[in-house]
Amino acid sequence: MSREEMRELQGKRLHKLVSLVYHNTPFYRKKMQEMNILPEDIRTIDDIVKLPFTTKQDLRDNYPYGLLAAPRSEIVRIHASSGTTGVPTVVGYTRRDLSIWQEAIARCMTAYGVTRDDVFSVGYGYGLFTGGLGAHYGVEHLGATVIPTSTGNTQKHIRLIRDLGITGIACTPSYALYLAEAIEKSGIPKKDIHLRIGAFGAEPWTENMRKETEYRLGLNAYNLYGLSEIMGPGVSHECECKNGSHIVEDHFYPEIISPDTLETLPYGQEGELVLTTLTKEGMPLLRYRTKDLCSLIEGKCDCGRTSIRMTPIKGRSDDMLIIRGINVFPSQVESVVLEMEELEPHYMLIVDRVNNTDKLEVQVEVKPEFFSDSLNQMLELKKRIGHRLQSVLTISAEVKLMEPQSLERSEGKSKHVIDKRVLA
Ligand code: DLL
Repeated sequence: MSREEMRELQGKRLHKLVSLVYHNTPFYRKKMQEMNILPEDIRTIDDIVKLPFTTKQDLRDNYPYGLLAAPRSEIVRIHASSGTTGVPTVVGYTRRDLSIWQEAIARCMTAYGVTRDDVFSVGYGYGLFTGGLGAHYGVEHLGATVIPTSTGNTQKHIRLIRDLGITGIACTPSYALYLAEAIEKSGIPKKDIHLRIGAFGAEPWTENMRKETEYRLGLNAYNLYGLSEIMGPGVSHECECKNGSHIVEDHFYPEIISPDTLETLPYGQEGELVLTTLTKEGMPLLRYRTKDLCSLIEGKCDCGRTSIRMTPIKGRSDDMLIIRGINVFPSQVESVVLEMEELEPHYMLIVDRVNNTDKLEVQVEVKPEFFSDSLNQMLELKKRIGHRLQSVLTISAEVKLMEPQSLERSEGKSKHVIDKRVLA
C-alpha cells in the first residue's frame, strides 16, 4: 500500500474509532469534552494530535471494566498484565478483536518465513499473559502446526524440539539462550535439532544476543514486539532484512513523543512510543503512552513492505523492569512491604542474570521489635513475604531479611533498584 493510501485508511479508521469511544466510553467522552473536541473534529490521521493521551494509570483508575467500549456480553476473552501497584491492567477482547489479533500474528510469522510446513513451539507463558495464547492462535491461523509448550519444563521442551522436529520457536530472547545452553548440555547432536526460525520478544535484547542465539540454536532470530494494553504480541515484527520492526499500522497507529514536553517528534528522533488502536472494539485506546523508548523509520524496506518501522526498544521512560519477560514495578514490592507490620518501609530490588535467567532478590528491613534470634521465626517471616511477593508480582523472588537500619537511606529520591544485567 502506498503511504497516501495507508494514511487515508488510518484517517477513516481513526474517525470511526473516535466516534465509538466518544459514545461508548464515558472516560474518553469526558476527556474530549474537557478539551473541547467533538468526533467531527477528527477527519484525517493528522488530527490525531488533538486527541488526549491514555496512560497505565488511566487503566488502573478505571479498573476493571471502565475503559470497555463494547458491552461486557460482547467480550469473549480477558488478559491482564502488571499494574504499577497490586491492581492489574485488564484488557477485554471481542470476537473481532481476537480475529484481528490472530491475523496480525500470522502476518508477523509470514514475515519471518514461517509456513504451513513448520512445526512451531510457543514457549511464552499461557494464561493471563498475552504471549502464549496470542502467539498460539496466530500460528494456528497461519496453518503451521502449533505446539503449546508454554514455560517451565526445559528438558521436556528440548525433547519435543528433537522428537517432533520443531522448526520454529517463540519465547523470550533470554530463554532462547538458556535453551541453547540446555541443548548443548543435553548432548543431543546438532543434526537432530531442526530449528530455523525464532520469534523473540517481551523483553529488550541486543544484536549480540541475536548473533549468539542464531549461532547456538542454528536459526534466524526475529524481533516480536507488543504490549497487552494494545493487544499483546504482534504490534510490530521484523522481516528478513532485520532492519527495524514493521508496525502493523493499519491496526496500530504509531507516534513518537517527547516524554517531557509530550510534543510529537519527527521520524528518526528518539522518544516515547505512543500507540492508537485503530480497529479495536473491546477496549480501544487513544494515544496510549507505552513508555517504551525508540524511534520510527520511514521509507520502503528492502523486503518491499512500505509500513513504518520502529527501532529496537532502548529502555523505558518509567521505572518498569522486565524480569523473565514479566513486567515488574518497584511500587508493587513497596505495596507488599507497606502492608506487612514486621517491615520498615525500606526495600531494595537487586536484579541479575545468571545462566541467561533473570534473578530477583528483594531486600527488606525488619523492624527492631520483630527482629529475632529465632531462626524459625525469621524463616517463617521470609516465607510469608516470599508468598506475598509471588502473588503480587507473579514471579518468584529471593527474599533477604535485613537487620534494622541496614538499608541505605537516601536523601531526596530514594533508589530502589540495582539492575546488574548488562545486555551485551
Ligand atoms: O510482553 C507482549 C508480548 C509477548 C510481546 C510476547 C512480544 C512477545 P506486556 O506483558 O504487556 O506484553 O509487556 C509489554 O514489554 O511495553 C515493552 O516494554 C516490553 N516488550 C515487549 N516486546 C518487546 C520487544 C508483552 N520485542 C512491554 N523488545 C512493552 C523490547 C519488549 N521490549
